[in-house]
Amino acid sequence: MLKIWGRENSSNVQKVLWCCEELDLPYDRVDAGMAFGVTTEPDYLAMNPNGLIPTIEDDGLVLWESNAILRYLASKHQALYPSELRARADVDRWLDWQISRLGPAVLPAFFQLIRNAPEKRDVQAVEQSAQATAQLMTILDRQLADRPFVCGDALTIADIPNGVMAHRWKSLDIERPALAHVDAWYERLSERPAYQQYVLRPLS
Ligand SMILES: N[C@@H](CCC(=O)N[C@@H](CS)C(=O)NCC(=O)O)C(=O)O
Repeated sequence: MLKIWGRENSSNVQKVLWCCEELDLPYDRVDAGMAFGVTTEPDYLAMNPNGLIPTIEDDGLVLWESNAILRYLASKHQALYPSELRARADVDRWLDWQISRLGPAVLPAFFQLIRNAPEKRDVQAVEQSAQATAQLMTILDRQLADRPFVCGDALTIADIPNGVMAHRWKSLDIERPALAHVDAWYERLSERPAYQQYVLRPLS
């Protein structure tokens, strides 16, 4: 059976858990990371030398990097990831955009407001993060203006990492521009049981 290492409050683990639920895949999950430890143990580092989560093992294949895991699971189960070249490139673009742009923009505010003690909070870092994220969310808003999901009429793996980031952005006590298409998409995701189960939870 598919095995997943990673704590449930990690955004990168949530991506994988949400994807498994959409694909109706059974799995065993092992708590790992932060207070759970595990990631510094030699056996774990032999699987994932980064000492980060998530890591999966599936039929002897060990894989890390959350968006690579999404691509693998969706390809293996032939769902959520179009096979047509251009449609697939579009999904890839939004996956890479999340990992290279949206994630790095929103995470400083998350770490300052959720993981840092109030007396250690860097207010300027929160402000910069809020501004950078607002700009990027405006790009996503334009993309969602004429389609219900990031890459068209149906949910794909492009919605998953961006949807996880959207919940972080919506939950943080920061200024946000009004973005009607992002809001409608967030509402649409919020109707999905898998999003409710793994993503729509208080940040920690
Ligand atoms: N690019 C990696 C980043 C992995 C990552 O930074 N994971 C964080 C959790 S979201 C982590 O392992 N933090 C240390 C820990 O939990 O101990 C991915 O997408 O999987």
